[in-house]
Amino acid sequence: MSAFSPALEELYASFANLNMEGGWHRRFPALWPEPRDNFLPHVWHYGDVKPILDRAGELVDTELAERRNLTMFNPVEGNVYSTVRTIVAAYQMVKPGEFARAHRHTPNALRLILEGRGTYTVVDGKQVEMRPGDILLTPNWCWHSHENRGQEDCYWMDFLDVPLVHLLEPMFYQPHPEGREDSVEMLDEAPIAFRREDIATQLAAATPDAKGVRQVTLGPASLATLALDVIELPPGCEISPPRETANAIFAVISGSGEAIVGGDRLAFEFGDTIAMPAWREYALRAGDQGTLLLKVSDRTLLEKLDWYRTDACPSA
Ligand code: GTQ
Ligand code: FE2
Repeated sequence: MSAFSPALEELYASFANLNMEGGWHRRFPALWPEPRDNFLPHVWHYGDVKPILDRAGELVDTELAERRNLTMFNPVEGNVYSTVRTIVAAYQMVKPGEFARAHRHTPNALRLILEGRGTYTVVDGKQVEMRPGDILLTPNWCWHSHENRGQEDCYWMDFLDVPLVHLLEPMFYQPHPEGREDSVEMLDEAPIAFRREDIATQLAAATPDAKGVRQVTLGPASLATLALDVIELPPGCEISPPRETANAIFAVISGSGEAIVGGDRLAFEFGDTIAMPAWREYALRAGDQGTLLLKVSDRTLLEKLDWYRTDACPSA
């Protein structure tokens, strides 16, 4: 730092009056050598959430609440919404007889169904049942509503790129004028629906790596920003993926294990959610039954922008 100089102080004051700052004496740096540890790794336990959703089911009517969802906000200071920088995850529950009105928005969404049969989602006029283990896409600006016509409470997880839309500003949202789409076609198979059985078949056909890990990227239907990978770890298997610029959220489809990050061992089981921000070093270890994980990440977006990197090939 240069010594105090009245002439320089006067120069800085003249910048400040114009809402400007000299790049050589910033209070905060604008560039740094590699991604910082901003958002924090964190685990949310479905076992903690379920009784709260059930209580919300008694107290909060879906006629009043557009959606009965509980969002998971990252514990990083100052954050009240995002799970990782670009993605928010939530748990949602719909009781028998309930209907969540149709709406559409520019954020892209997907759902992983955890429990309950007999609930249907309608996405742009295509109605599909939401069954446990299924993954369903709701792309940008598609109308969508949910209805429980069964006997069981239906629980699922939502993932949306809302924090990214907040950052870039292209937010649009519309309630459906009638609350529901009028011409609806019931389908058992639809490109936006990845069924548990089909995912299992694809995994079984995938070539395992040296540790026996199998992985598939869901497609061809996809969201413009989010990549969906399903990862199967055999019992006791531990993996340490390369660091990557993608921000990720893992959801536990089945089994249990632990995430090892920054010296902490974070246990996870069915229905839990793990936030894994960009450029973290971490390991995942499966328990005695193995585990099946859904990884939702912004890799698709980063690849489009030429910002996807891993430290397995740092000059990529
Ligand atoms: O189910 O349409 O968790 O619009 C957040 C926003 C779920 C939904 C969320 C939404 C939805
Ligand atoms: Fe929505």
